[in-house]
Amino acid sequence: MAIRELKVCLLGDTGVGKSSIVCRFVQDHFDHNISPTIGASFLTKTVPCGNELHKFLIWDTAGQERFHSLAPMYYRGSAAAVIVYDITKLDSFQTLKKWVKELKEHGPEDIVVAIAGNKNDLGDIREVPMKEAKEFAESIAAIFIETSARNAVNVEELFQKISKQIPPLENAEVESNDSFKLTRQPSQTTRRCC
Ligand SMILES: Nc1nc2c(ncn2[C@@H]2O[C@H](COP(=O)(O)OP(=O)(O)OP(=O)(O)O)[C@@H](O)[C@H]2O)c(=O)[nH]1
Ligand SMILES: [Mg+2]
Repeated sequence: MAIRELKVCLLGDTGVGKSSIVCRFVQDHFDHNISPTIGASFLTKTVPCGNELHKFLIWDTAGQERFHSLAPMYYRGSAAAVIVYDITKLDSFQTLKKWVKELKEHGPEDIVVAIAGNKNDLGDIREVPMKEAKEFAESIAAIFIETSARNAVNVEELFQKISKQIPPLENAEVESNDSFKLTRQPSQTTRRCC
């Protein structure tokens, strides 16, 4: 089966749950005592998508302001960016809007943007109405989903939605009898993966 490598970065305020989402997706695990990310961490996970396998090369960035200047290294060349906010923190939604602006100005032209409202298990202390976030996502043609890394809600679905949104490939180069290394990226640009 054809394997396609897709660089994906996670962006968003510190504490919104980026690492927890990645940990849930890759290891199906939730750590209540997870530490803030320093710099960035890298994980991979391969999932089926139609006749292809999508190997996500996931860069989980640090949300603390002091690491902001590193972000371009991670969103550059990304096929998709997941921008995470915390539904219980209005400030984190404002930060998300800044990330959208930065990606528009400096990110890859055809990057798939997904907006994830995390911690939706804490609906009783919600500060960001789902309707408002959804309308914002629609206004920038982004994927929108609310997730709970803690309760394993919509984390797989988030990455499935990204998979479906990635434009189809033009060509593939046969590497061995039963596997392909896909060397051409979507028609609009040539993307480099890590
Ligand atoms: N209730 C709840 N708590 C969550 C959820 N996801 C993460 N948390 C908690 O939120 C805190 C921050 O989670 P992290 O995953 O470290 O957040 P982060 O966005 O990676 O933070 P930085 O690495 O500093 O950018 C931790 O205490 C997590 O246990 C969730 O879905 N629900
Ligand atoms: Mg983190």
